[in-house]
Amino acid sequence: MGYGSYNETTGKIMGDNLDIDCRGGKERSKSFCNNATWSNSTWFGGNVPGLELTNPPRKDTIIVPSGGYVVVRIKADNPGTWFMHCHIDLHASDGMALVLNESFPHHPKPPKDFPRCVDFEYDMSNRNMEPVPEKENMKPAEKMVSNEQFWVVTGCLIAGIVLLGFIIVCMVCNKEKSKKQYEMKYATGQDNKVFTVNS
Ligand SMILES: [Cu+2]
Repeated sequence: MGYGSYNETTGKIMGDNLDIDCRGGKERSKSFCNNATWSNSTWFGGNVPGLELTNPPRKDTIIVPSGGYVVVRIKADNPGTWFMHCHIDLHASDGMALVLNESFPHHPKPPKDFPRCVDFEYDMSNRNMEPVPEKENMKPAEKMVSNEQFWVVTGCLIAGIVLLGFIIVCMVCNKEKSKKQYEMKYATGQDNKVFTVNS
């Protein structure tokens, strides 16, 4: 693995690793490194100094440092086209990806009826086009509480709240009424024997 150069204090990248020549016929500042090659031509053919070839780390994903590079070696025992890509989706679709074409002459043949470009036909006759019953067609969330059930429960809740409010209002009114009656009795001496005796 090769690293770019970074500011030791901020960690900000200052420049790409110069082992790689990114130019590809363009100015370095305008190159996206699509035609990368070794700067040192003696490194071609896997002749990169300092590689651990006896017991290297085995990996299927790797973090490539910004401005740096990684040397990867594969065991070519599985013919096919293998997609290597950045795991940031936007980067992958922007082109930060490659197809590794391993042992092309030994690729397994596709199945006989495998659809190819242009000749693909969609055979509707094999499909059961019976409409799915409405209840089975519902999404799980809808299945749990149907529209009808929702409104019944909401209606019951609203009715309950209104009834409770009505009871509270009645209770308060009743209390006020009793208080007024008591005050009236008190004022007229009907309910205050002590008062009447002492006066
Ligand atoms: Cu990326």
